[in-house]
Amino acid sequence: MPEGTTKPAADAGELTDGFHLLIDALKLNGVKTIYGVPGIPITDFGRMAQAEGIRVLSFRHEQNAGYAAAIAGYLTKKPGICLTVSAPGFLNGLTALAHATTNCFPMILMSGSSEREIVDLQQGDYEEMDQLAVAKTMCKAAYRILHAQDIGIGLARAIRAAVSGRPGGVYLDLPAKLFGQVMNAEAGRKSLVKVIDPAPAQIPAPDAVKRALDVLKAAKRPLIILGKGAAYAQADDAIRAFVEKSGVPFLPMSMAKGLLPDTHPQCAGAARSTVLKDSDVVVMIGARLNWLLSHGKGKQWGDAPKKFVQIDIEPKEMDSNVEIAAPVVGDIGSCVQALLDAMGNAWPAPPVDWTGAVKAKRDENVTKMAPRLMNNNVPMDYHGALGVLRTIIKERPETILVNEGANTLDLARGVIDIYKPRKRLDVGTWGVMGIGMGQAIAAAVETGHPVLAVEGDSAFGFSGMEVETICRYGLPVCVVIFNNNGIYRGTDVNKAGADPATTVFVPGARYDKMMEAFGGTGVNATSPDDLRRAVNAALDSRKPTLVNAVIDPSAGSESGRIGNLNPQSALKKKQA
Ligand code: OXT
Ligand code: ADP
Ligand code: MG
Repeated sequence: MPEGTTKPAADAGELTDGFHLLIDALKLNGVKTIYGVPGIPITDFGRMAQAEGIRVLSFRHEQNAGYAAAIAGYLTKKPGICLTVSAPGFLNGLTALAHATTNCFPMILMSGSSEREIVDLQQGDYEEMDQLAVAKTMCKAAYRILHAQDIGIGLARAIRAAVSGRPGGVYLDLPAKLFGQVMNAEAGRKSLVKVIDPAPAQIPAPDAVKRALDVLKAAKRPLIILGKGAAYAQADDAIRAFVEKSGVPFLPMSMAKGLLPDTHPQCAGAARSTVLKDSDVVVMIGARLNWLLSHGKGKQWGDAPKKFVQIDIEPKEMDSNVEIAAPVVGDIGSCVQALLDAMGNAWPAPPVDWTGAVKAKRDENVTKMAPRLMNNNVPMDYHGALGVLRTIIKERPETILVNEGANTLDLARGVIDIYKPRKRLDVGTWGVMGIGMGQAIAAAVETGHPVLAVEGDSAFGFSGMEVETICRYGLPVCVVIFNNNGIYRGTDVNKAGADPATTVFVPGARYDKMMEAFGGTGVNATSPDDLRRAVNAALDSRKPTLVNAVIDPSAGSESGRIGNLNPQSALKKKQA
């Protein structure tokens, strides 16, 4: 029988088809969960995958399913799978695929697509689009499978591309016809591929390790920066041992918080400006010198010359913004272990005047912040509300914190200490709004731990309909909306007409009613005490809960802590 045909020959023996081959290939490679939205041409595929024991979670919008898949990849080191329909569904998922790639999260976007013959002649098929061409620029790799006998190798390629080297997003195009193609079952079984060692260890060169340690040993004011690549690597013990053996202050990037506890004596999170400006040697572990670190230069980094050591799996990352004095290319687990081994037993502690200065700055900032966190103001300000959540996370360090917004994001990052690795998930490299409910759902599904999603009211709006998904699957997610009536603030006024200002929302909105609409618990919290009670009850009960935390509408600032990135109009200034 010709393989990959929809018409089986009479003597073809036991048959299989594209649907089953794809399900078998996914199962063979350990895929347990698919995040997606059903429809033509993948509805039956979802049903059949569910029947075959894969957990298929249906969302209300593909972008949220995509964000769920992306963060599932980050949490598990296996590609998160997002399944969508053709053209519009595919495009809805594409933002998340690009986000996964930008953040170095392994993910596969599998989209059904229309008939190739019609698409290529642009004859107007149902949901026609050359999806492969569109996806190519947005991800690490993009493949199309045309024949049932290629499903095994096609999926293997997608998995390996997603997780090996620098992880990222992969697009897999699945034309409608593929699913119905039949072939001999035994030949089909043989065509499947179990990917062996999908993300091979990459051992650093010994001279690169020696060079890095020579630079570090000569430092007078060393600093270690931990990024989310370090958290992704799941080399937690080695990283902690390296940091502690070196005695060097460490600065966690947002999602690397908790790799070592924020309360660790070497943590310099509360002395950020000081350590960036005054350090002379900076060891970057799984963090890039992008906008979040002012590209490694300029005022934030001070005038004194600096040397960078960089540990990263991507060789091209070296010298991307400034000269890297000691590049260490390899996977973080292998690199950090190699550094540890080469340090020997008598590594010199950094000068005490440096570690003392960092500690003094940190203590000063922590002391300054402490009274603000205890305030009982009504309406709540950010610090009063966050002080409550900070205590709750301290008491429940297993809880996964999801966080998005502007002020809600930037202030929560500083206030809420994280104690364990991969317990803080947020907007990532793009600062993208909308990750909230997708991340919350995947975090609960992949880890079984309760999730606390702390959301600006604008941020929540990007994925808010997924509260129905949370209720439908009965997930232990507590959403807290910092409701200040708008983007950054709820007090802007349109000076030129009747329409509301561009940044404000309906004042006094009751987001808690949204959760109640689907059978979850909704609470309107107007004081820190209300908030404490509601969140503790939600985390105890593990029931879907949404707390509408009423925040003073004038409390925030434009763009949170990155207001400096807003372009200024010279004309507007003149008019003012
Ligand atoms: O050392 P110094 O003295 O400098 O002090 C620092 C630390 O040392 C200190 N610190 C501490 N002190 C005491 N105790 C402790 N524990 C402590 N920890 C730290 O605190 C300061 C600050 O520390 P931090 O935060 O570490 O340092 P800093 O300087 O802020 O770091 C710089 C950055 C850049 C690394 C950091 O700020 C960062 O990571 N920022 C990320 C910012 C980001 O990504 N923002 C999101 C995008 S904003 C904007 O674009 C928004 N939009 C547009 C939009 C987007 N984004 N996406 C899409 C799809 N469409 C549109 C929108 C619509 S935000 C937004 C909605 C906003 O409205 P919401 O209602 O949702 O939210 P609200 O604002 O609440 O209303
Ligand atoms: P952050 O935003 O926390 O600073 P980035 O996303 O900028 O972190 O950087 C993460 C870096 O980690 C990327 O350069 C990526 O190549 C790297 N990385 C990811 N996984 C690994 C790994 N297992 N080993 C080495 N480097 C990794
Ligand atoms: Mg807001």
